[in-house]
Amino acid sequence: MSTCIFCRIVDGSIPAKVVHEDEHTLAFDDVSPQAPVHTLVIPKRHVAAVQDLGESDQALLGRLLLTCRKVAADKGLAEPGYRIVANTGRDGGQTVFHLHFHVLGGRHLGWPPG
Ligand code: IU
Repeated sequence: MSTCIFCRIVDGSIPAKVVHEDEHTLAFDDVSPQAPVHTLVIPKRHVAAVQDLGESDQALLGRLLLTCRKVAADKGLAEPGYRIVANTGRDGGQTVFHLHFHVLGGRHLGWPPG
């Protein structure tokens, strides 16, 4: 059994509120939402972080961003706007080492991040 928590969400052994699934990506609501909408978009294949992607992952990256776009539209964020974030590595604030894009919205989001 995988020790990666997001791989376990992919294989169904840990429950999550899944809002989108296709052949290569999964989207589920974050357990600790930082905004009224806070959904994570992940590749089903284990990739630890953005830095671990390669040239051959071009299509996967496109699919992940299109899933973010769909999640945002489905959650009614297309017009007010939203933010897509990929925390990467220790200084980037990454805590789960399975690549994920945060889709955040439903309130005005400040800038710059802390
Ligand atoms: P980060 O960018 O790696 O810090 O984001 C990890 C996110 O995963 C964070 O927002 C957590 O609340 C979220 N999360 C989750 O939704 N379900 C889990 O079982 C675990 C973390 I562990």
